[in-house]
Amino acid sequence: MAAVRRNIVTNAAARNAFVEGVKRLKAENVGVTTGQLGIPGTSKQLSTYDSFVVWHHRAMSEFTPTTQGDRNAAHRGPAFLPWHRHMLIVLEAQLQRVLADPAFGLPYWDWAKDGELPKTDQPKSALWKATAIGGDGDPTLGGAVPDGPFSDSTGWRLQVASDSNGVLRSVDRPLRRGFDVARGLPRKADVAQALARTSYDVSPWGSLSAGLRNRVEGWVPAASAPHLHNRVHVWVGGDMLPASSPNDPVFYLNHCNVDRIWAAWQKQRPTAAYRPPQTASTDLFRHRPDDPLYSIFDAGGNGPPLNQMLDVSSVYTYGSLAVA
Ligand code: CU1
Ligand code: CU1
Repeated sequence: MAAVRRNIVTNAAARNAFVEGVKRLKAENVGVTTGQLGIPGTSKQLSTYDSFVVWHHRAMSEFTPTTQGDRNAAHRGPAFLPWHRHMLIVLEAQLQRVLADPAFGLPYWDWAKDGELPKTDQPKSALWKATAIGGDGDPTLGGAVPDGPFSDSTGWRLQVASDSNGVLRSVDRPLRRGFDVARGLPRKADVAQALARTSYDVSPWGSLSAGLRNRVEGWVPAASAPHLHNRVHVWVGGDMLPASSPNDPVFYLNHCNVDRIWAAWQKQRPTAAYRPPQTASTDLFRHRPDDPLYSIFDAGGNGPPLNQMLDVSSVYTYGSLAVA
């Protein structure tokens, strides 16, 4: 039976299960050390949760093709939505396992709803309460999150993180946030503009493309201003900024909503095809339908084919597709 993904703000059971599940994955030794993975710094055991951070960082470092510096295996290209859909499905399965609940559905954060609030009220959303997922970082603590289930006092500590040069290093420190209150979250009208795109993606298949994917990812309309998905990363700030952003469980709540927007678009436009087609240039490897999604958990870095992510109705559904 397909899992149902629900709103984390209005569904306390889904929220509590999510928090409990990620804490169990964080406490579970995956059996690999950072040293074995060639990650610089003091070698330490990685948790199952941390292995997803490594996966995301590596996907972001894998340029497709290697001769350019824009599109990578999971971002700034058509695979952005299917790759993160796959990542969420893999995490959701791990959460179902440690929660012993095969019906568990990853919750989403409907950030465009909070985006309708005055900017100074947005950090007061119920999501950020200590009884939910904790709030903003404390500048007097170097940006560390002081309350909630991922504060230092609960034992939630980062084991791998990007340094200022983007290199993934072994670390041992608290989770950091730094809300960009002045910028504000994306609004429903922004989501509606993305949904109005008739094409999934278009040439040049990067961060300059028009089309649904790049609107949702947030490099357009103007690359200088982050929109939708990118803006949410920037708004939360701290550890949500670099390639190691899955360190903050908010990463998954954001991406679940990003995926929900794609699902809503797919439902509105059932005849709109994924683009590019398989006949596109091999420069678009990992972004064409039959290409394998990049995965560190599969031999050769080759996960399931991208096209397996285009209809996932047997895996999960959303309690609501009201996104805009
Ligand atoms: Cu990502
Ligand atoms: Cu992201």
